[in-house]
Amino acid sequence: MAAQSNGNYSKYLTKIPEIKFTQLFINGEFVDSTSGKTFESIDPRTGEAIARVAEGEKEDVDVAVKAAREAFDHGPWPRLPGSARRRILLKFADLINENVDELAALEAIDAGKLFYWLKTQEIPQAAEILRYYAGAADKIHGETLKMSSEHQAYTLLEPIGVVGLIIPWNFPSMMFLMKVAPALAAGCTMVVKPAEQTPLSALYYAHLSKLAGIPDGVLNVVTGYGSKAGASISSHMDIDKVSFTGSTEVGRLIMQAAATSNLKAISLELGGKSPLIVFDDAEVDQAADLALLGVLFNKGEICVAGSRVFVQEGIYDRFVEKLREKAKTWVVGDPFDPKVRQGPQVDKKQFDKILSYIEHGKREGATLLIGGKPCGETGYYIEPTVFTDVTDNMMIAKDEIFGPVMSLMKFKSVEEAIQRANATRYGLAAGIVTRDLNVANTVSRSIRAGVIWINCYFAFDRDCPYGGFKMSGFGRDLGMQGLSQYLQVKSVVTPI
Ligand code: TAP
Repeated sequence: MAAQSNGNYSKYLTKIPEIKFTQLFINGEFVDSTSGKTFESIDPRTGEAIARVAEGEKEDVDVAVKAAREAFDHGPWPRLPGSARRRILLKFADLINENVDELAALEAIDAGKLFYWLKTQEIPQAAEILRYYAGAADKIHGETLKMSSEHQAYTLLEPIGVVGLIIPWNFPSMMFLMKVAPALAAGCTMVVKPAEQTPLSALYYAHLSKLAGIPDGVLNVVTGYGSKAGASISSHMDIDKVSFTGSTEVGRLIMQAAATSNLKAISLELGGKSPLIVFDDAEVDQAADLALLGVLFNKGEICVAGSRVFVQEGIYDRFVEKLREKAKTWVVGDPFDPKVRQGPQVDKKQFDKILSYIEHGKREGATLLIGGKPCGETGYYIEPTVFTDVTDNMMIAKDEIFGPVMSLMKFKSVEEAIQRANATRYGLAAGIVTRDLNVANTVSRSIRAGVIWINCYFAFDRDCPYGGFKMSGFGRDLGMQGLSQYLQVKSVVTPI
């Protein structure tokens, strides 16, 4: 089994932040929910409540949309020159960097994510996303068109309007800024609903947005449950677009709600069951590192997790040994401990779901190579888990588990690898490990997925669009395509 942290965590907890913001953020103010209701936010290290947060419902979404509508229809934000929005977004990014310790600690206790990773990588990178779109804010241009008739035309790229941004719990900071930054740069106004499991950082970002100078009503945050606050956003008649990241099941509900309300535009970034394909010529050490990272990073709570690992028969046995050896050094424990590489799963529901998939895998006849059990006495820790002898029709090979569980499978030919990698309803990402350029090219062009990583995994960048094929959704976050989701084209035609 994996190494475990020794349980004496107090020395790592340099400073547990005071939780300052627990109310809804509407029209530039922190306010209670209309009903006065609150819900608990849980620390997954212990299962104990760390805060009570305002539970927004339909009435609160209505108030937030009204504020966002007013800010869009009559406020300064969409009318500012792009360069003015740029300056404010840059200030917002600077404030994030200045408060990175507090934000990282908040996210670590709310989501069980690694403190040092958040502090040095994820949150600074999220601030860079703001800077990236700040740089785009004054370069939003249309085209001049010659036309075939005796007319000429130009196009304007206008902000799409009031947007609803529905965020999952696995990357609360990154997802918040991946959606909020391009929407702000485009000149939109917005209502954001963070996941009920991880509401705290979104409220902190709302506070920083005000300090940065974002006008009241532009960025509103309604915390609460998906079935109430989330559903009110997706069915709202006065929201022009919803950008959603989360499960395929909820993605379907959002699409239905958009269709039966005002036909709002939607973009959906949904589940995945991504393949990592290791060919015979791969360097075993590198391949085993990528495979472990691919499924264990962020405790496997990542939509692009490489949870199906296909290994060619010639390298298979050496790969399995290497994987077993390396998994032993993977430390599970308190996310504040700098040695730890895997913290607790986000909540009890997710913890139970993962363990039940592990039981299914055993019942279906897969062999447990590594792990398979909870770790420690308290909190939602699970051992890194690898199954061998997995067949394509087993549940563990088909369903998104969203946890540290790998299904390892053997293949013979390039054609077989492509066919089996594509035999899924999802199409979010894929990884290929090979030194053969021809194989890399053939496979990357044949796999139906939105992102292909060759000899790397999780190589995200603000400049690289990211999203799914098939039932992994449609629309792209990040890159200039991420910005275009929040813009619409208007053609202006005149006679010549
Ligand atoms: P979801 O239910 O899809 O949650 C994502 C977001 O949608 C949350 O903010 C959620 O709110 C909200 N939501 C839930 N029901 C809604 C509705 N009817 N209308 C509008 N919004 C709604 O995911 P989950 O329950 O947290 O996790 C379940 C599974 O989804 C996971 O095990 C995993 O397989 C998958 N998942 C995928 C991703 C990515 S990045 N693709 C991210 C998270 C989860 P509340 O959670 O606050 O109620």
